[in-house]
Amino acid sequence: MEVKNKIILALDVNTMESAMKIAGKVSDYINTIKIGYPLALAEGLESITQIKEEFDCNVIADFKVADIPETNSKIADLTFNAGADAVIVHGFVGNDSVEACLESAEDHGKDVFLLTEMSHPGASRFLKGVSEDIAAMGVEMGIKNYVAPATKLDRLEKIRNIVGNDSFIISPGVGAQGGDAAKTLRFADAVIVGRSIYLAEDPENVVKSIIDGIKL
Ligand code: O7E
Repeated sequence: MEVKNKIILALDVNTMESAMKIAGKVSDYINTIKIGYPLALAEGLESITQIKEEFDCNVIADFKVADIPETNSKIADLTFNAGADAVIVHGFVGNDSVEACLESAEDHGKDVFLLTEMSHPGASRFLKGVSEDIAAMGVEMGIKNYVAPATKLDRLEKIRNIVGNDSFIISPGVGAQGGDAAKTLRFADAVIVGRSIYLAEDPENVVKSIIDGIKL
């Protein structure tokens, strides 16, 4: 996926009106938007279709899919049919559940991002212990797109070493969760930024300063 300026906007707002407004303010600098449960549950899968139509951008559906294979297939099919370019899938559920999403992605000509370890402190209790194994499973399955945390650079580096330099890693946790974009991009291909942009008085200015910080 070609991510302009290496920044993915996490559009975790509750209304289409504010989603459109914020995306409009940064659309000169950002071509990839992550839509997750807040917007999709509030406004429906239509939110994916509408954002894609309005901004002609990449849409990553962050549904952290984590069910049995048969249910994962249905979730992935619905997500891709709504227009998403990629869906984010949890790895801890195992290879058969992930495979179901990969098959759906292949049928639709779309992508899967495999979530390895998460950025919040609580993820250390369970996910940290299995995240390297999840990344290794992804490599065995031929997956090329991963999610790994910007808040734990040592973990991000470990996961980069496992998935290799030809894989694409997107990394959440920059800004509000304390991660730094430039440091994260030493190991990741793009950063995911939500609150620091969509809660800002001037979202465009925040995006510009992240871009400047990356270039330093
Ligand atoms: O902290 P923010 O506001 O900049 O938003 C971060 C976004 O990344 C938000 O949508 C959150 O749900 C998501 N995220 C994490 O913060 N940590 C993770 O470990 C994983 C994700 C995520 O996006 O998962 C799939 C990529």
